[in-house]
Amino acid sequence: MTLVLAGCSGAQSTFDTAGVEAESVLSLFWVMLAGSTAIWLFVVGLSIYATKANPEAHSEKAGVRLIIWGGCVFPVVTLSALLVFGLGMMPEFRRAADGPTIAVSGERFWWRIHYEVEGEPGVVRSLPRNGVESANELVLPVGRRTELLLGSPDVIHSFWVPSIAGKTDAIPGRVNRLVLEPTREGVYNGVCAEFCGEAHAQMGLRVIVLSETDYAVRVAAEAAPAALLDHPGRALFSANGCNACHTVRGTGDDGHKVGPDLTHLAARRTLAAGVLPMTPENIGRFIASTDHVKPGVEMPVFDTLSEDDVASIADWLGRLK
Ligand code: HEC
Ligand SMILES: [Cu+2]
Repeated sequence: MTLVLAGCSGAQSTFDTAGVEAESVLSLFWVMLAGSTAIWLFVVGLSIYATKANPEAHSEKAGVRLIIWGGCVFPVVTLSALLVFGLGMMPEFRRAADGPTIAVSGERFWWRIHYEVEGEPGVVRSLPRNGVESANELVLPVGRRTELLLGSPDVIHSFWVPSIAGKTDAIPGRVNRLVLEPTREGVYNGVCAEFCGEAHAQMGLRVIVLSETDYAVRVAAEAAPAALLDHPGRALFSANGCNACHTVRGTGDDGHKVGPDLTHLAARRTLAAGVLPMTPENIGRFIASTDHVKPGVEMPVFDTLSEDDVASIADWLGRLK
């Protein structure tokens, strides 16, 4: 029991809530649990009664009464009460956003994030690609209702940060909306909750809830071009074709790319959607053996690069805060 309950707290738990919607989901869970426990106890009680009751003949009337009350009235009343309780929570989720709008795209197998996207709320038909691009780490202001626009270029993913809100699918060809209202500052973990391919289980997301001021500072930092452009690793990065898939803003080679934006890679806590802690050594490990570090990854292995070249690129990327 202790071991089981130990799994109920922490940065990725529906029981350790840090968001308005997650709190509603949790109270819904407790009420549903109470309702189902009542039904279960009733049925177990009846079974025990059936084994203990005298095996004499019961009247047909008593049998019909049992079916009407126990088989119809009791479940209809209990389930209707639970339904009304559940539906009553819905308006709360529909309240309009009063915070920023952020576009989140589920990619194989990582999360593309755009802050400060433009486009009238309500008329967005495809996921905006404007604003400030980042990946795998989502910053949110505490106490504000932030609207996420969720989509995907190819397969279905599901965006889930258990401590903050319920799941919402990211579906190709449409934009789903999810409003997050975090109630506590902190770092929370999210996952992809819909099987999307080989590395699906390694498609983690960090959600960092900050005060409104710190949020603005962090987004402004994300918007800035890369520092430290004068580094041998930068030339190797372009010479080896990394820039075919990755953008490092400020190197003059921007544009839409298939891989994560690396402009401020080192400011993130983890590498490759939560697979490794962010250190220059781990960046080097990832470049030289992508498919070992993250089997199924959509980035080619660069095992033809010399150890020095990998170290130099990793050193450069590791300084891009
Ligand atoms: C064919 C496209 C492609 C090329 C070329 C490519 N990458 Fe990637 N890269 C990706 C994709 C896709 C990901 C996302 C992998 C994931 O997390 O599932 C990625 C992830 C990364 C990450 C982790 C990013 C993060 O947010 O944690 C780093 C670092 C990286 N690549 C560096 C490089 C370097 C250095 C090179 C050149 C030696 C390179 N990549 C070449 C597609 C590419
Ligand atoms: Cu996924």
